[in-house]
Amino acid sequence: MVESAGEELTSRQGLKINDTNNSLKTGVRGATLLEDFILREKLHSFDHERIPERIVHARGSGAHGYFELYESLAEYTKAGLFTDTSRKTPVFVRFSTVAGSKGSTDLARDVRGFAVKFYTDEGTWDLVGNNMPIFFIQDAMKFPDLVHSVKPEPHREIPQAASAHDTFYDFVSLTTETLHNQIWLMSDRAIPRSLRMMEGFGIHTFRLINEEGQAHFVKFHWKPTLGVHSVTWDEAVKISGADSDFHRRDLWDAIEAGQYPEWELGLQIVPEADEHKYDFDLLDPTKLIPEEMVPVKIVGKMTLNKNPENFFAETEQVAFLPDNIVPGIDFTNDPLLQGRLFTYRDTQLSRLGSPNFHQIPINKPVPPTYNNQRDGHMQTEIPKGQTAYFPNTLGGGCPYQAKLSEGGFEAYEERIDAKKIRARSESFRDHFSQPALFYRSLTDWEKNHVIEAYAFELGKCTHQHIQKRMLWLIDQIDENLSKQVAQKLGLDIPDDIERPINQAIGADSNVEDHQPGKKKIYLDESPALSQGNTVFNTIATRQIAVLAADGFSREDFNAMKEALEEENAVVRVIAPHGGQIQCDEGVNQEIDASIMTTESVLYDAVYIPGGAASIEALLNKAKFLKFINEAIKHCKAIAADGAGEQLLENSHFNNYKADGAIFVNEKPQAFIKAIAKHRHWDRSEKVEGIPV
Ligand code: HDD
Repeated sequence: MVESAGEELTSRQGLKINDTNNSLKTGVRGATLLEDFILREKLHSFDHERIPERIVHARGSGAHGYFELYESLAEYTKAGLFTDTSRKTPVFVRFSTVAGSKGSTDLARDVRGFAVKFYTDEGTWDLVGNNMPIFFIQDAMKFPDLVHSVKPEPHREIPQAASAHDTFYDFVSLTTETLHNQIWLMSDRAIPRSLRMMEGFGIHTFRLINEEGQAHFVKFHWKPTLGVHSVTWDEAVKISGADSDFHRRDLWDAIEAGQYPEWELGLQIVPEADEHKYDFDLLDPTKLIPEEMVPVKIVGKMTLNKNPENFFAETEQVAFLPDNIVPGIDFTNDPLLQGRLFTYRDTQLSRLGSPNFHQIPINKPVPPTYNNQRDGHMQTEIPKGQTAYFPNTLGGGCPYQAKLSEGGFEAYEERIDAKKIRARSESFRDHFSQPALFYRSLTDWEKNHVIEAYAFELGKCTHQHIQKRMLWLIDQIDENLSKQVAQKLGLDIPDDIERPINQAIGADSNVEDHQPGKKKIYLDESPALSQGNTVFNTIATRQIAVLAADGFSREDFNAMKEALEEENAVVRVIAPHGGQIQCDEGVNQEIDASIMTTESVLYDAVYIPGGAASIEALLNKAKFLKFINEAIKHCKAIAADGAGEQLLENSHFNNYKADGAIFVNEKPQAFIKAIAKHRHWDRSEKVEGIPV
C-alpha cells in the first residue's frame, strides 16, 4: 500500500521533484528539450496506463469482505473454510455485467457476474459464478460463438452492452441449449435493483471431498439478506442516462455508510449414489436442481465491509480462476467447467501481461508460495539459491513435495472407462423442460415483464426469419408467452421452424431432438425461482426521496425521517435548487440533490411533507410532476402529508386514493411496510396510460 499523505513528490526512481507543472524549455517561449526526463517519465507512464479490458465481464465493481461458517461441514468436506467455525476467511468479490465494455452502463439487460475470491489458509479458492443458476451453453467449445453473437456486431461495433440485436438472436434461435438462460435473461433477474439484491450461483456441479476421501456433489448458492429485487425496463433505460454508475455507486455508498451487503451461502448437496436419479444431468450447466427437490442448506454468511483503495490495482487487476481450488473441493466433468479450467489462466496472460499475475497484491494467496516456476515479465520476488528444479540435492531437495496427510492436494480419483469421443451426451438433450418450469414458476407480473422483454428484444431484430424462429421456439416453451409476444411484434407464430436453413448450415437445432412439445414435467412449479417469494421485510438501505421546498412542514418531515431512519432507510431531500431550504419554522435544511441533477428512477419511494409554500414551489417546477408520475408508473410506495397531496392531485393518476401503496396523512408504518414490498404491481395496469 502506498500512502502519499505528508510525503514529497518523487520520480519513479525516487528523485525528489520540484516542478511537475512545467516542462524544460529553451527559454519560456521556446521548444521543449528532449533532455526533460521528468516530462518523459510522466508521459511515458501515462501512455501505458491502460491494460486490455476483459474479453467478457469488462464492466465490474468490487469490494472486500469476509466469510463466516455457521457449523462445521466436516461430514462432507475437509476444506478449512468449511470446517473451522472460528475462521473469518477474507474475500474479494467482483460483480460485473457480461457483454458491455468497461465504461458501459450498469443497467444493461444482462447476466451479472458474481465472482468470489476466498483467501483461505490453504490457498485461494475462486467461486466464479453468475446471478443466474444456469448458463447459455453446455460445452466450452461454443463460448466464443456465444460471445461473438452477443457482443457489438463486428462490422459497425453496434450495439453496446445489449443483447437486443440480430446476431444474438440468430445464434440463440439456432442453438436451443441457450433457451433456458435466455428466458432468465428476459426476466427481472437481468435488471437488478442493486448488486446487493441479487442471488449468486456457482452454476456447475462441483464436488466436496471429506477427510475419508468420500465425495458428494454440490451446487453453491448465494442468498442476499435483503432479498432479490429488480427495477423495471423503463427505469433501467432511464437510469442508464441519469446515472450509468448506479450499481457501482450503490455498492460503494452502502459500504461507506456501514450498511454492509450480506449474502448467506447455501449448498445443495447430492450423494454420489444419486448421480443418475434426476430427469436432467447434474453435469449439464444449462440445468438447475429445483430447490424443492434438493433443499439449499444454509452454511455461512459473507459480509462486504470494505471498498477497494484503488479501482485499478484491485478491481481491475483481480484475476479469478475457476481452477483456484483448495483440498476438500473438486471439479466434475461438466464440459463447460472443464473448458473454463484452461481459459481463465490463459486470458490473464494477455490481460495482465505475465505469468506473475499472482504476485499482484489483490491476487496474492495467504500462504507463502515456494516452487520452481521462475522469471517472466514483472517478477517482483527474488527467489534465492542455486536450484530451480525438482528433484535436487543442491537445494537440499527443497521445496519438497507436501504429504497428502499434511494437506497436499489430491485430485479426486474418479473411475473413467470410456471411448475418446467428440460428442454431446444424450442426457444433455432436453432443452425445453426447464425454461418451461422457470416460466410456469413466475408470478403474473414477472410473466408480463418476460413478455415485454421478449417483445422489446425481438422487436430490435431487423430480420423477420430470426424473429419467427424465436417465436416458434418460445411457442415450444409456453404457448401463452409466444402468443403475447407475437401479438406485440405483429407477427404470426409459424407452424414450423424454418428447417432448410438449419439443416443447410448444420446447426445444432434439430429441435425434435431436444423434445419440444413433449416437455418433461417433473415439478409443476418451483416457487424458489420466483422473485415473488423473496425477502419483503426490510427497508434497510432503501433510498427515499423527500420532495420539499422553502416552507415545508418541519413536523411532518421530522416524524417521517425519524421513522424511516429507524428502519435504516436513507432519506434524501430533493429541492427546486441546490444548497439549503428553510422549513415553516425557519430552520435551515441541507438538501441532498436539486431537482436539476436527479431523477425519480434513482429512488425506491417518495415522501412529500406538507407546507403550502413548499408545495406551491414544487408545483411550479414541471420536473416534480414528472418525478411523481414516474414513481407512480413504476409502482413505488408514495406518502404525502397535508398540502403534499396536491402533487398527487396534479399527477396523471386520478385513482390514487384507492391505491394500496399511496398514503395521505397516514402514520409512517403503513408507508414503511409498502416500501418493504418493493413494488406494487397490481397498480401497473391502471397506470399504463401515464405518459412518462
Ligand atoms: Fe467466464 C470472466 C462467469 C463460462 C471465459 N466469467 C468471467 C467472469 C465471471 C464469469 C463472473 C468475470 C470474473 C471477474 O470479475 O474478473 N463464465 C462465468 C460463468 C460461466 C462462464 C458463471 C459458466 C458457468 N467463461 C465461461 C466459459 C468461458 C469463459 C465457458 C470460455 C471457454 N470468462 C471467460 C474469460 C474471462 C471470463 C474470457 C474474461 C475475463 C476473465 O476471464 O478473467 O476467460
